[in-house]
Amino acid sequence: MSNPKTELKNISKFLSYVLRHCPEDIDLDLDSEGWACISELISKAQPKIQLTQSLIVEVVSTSDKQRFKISDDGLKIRANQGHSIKVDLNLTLQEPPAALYHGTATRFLDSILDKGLISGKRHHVHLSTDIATAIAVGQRYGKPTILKVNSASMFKQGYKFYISDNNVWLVDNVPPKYLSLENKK
Ligand code: HQG
Repeated sequence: MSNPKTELKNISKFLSYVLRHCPEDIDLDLDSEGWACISELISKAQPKIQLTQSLIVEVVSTSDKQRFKISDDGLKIRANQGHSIKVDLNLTLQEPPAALYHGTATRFLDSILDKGLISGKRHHVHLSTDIATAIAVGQRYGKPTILKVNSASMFKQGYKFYISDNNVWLVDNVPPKYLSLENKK
């Protein structure tokens, strides 16, 4: 039997998968803004994973990174960011702090310093205001390296920055000239 913490983590991973990447896997309808009806989600997930309204609420409220949001009427849920499918999150343009950070694996560094940061399958490149978050993100793929992004200069040049509901900074791409290695100061 799984313990409650593992169960919540499994549910969180499942929600990330269907709400960010593959709703069709359970034939779930997302609207243009990425919202799914919670009752439909529960019934369509049934063959794969047992969900209840209260388990979903618990996952949303305990998510370390506030990955999901429940609508004000309590009927719908969506992921705050990280999608690979097309959704309109109504992100608002914002002036970023002077510097932002991106954690990556050391083995990606040559390619990144050559091509810049690219969004890949996701909609945007993900950046954080603090180095600790960047380290945590980077070490998912191996030995982490931290890149400092000269966001002030990018903003002056007209690059559009957005902030998600869970405080992840998002930008389309970061050319190499705005990047420096944080750990080689
Ligand atoms: C790398 C997680 C080679 C990039 C995290 C990253 C975050 C390049 C990987 C969120 C490259 C993409 C996003 C280039 C970028 N050449 N590699 N030119 N440009 N990369 O997972 O930023 O738990 O799609 O450095 O915590 O790592 O899902 O993006 O290593 O917040 O909520 O390509 O996902 O949040 O990987 O992570 P990802 P990410 P969740």
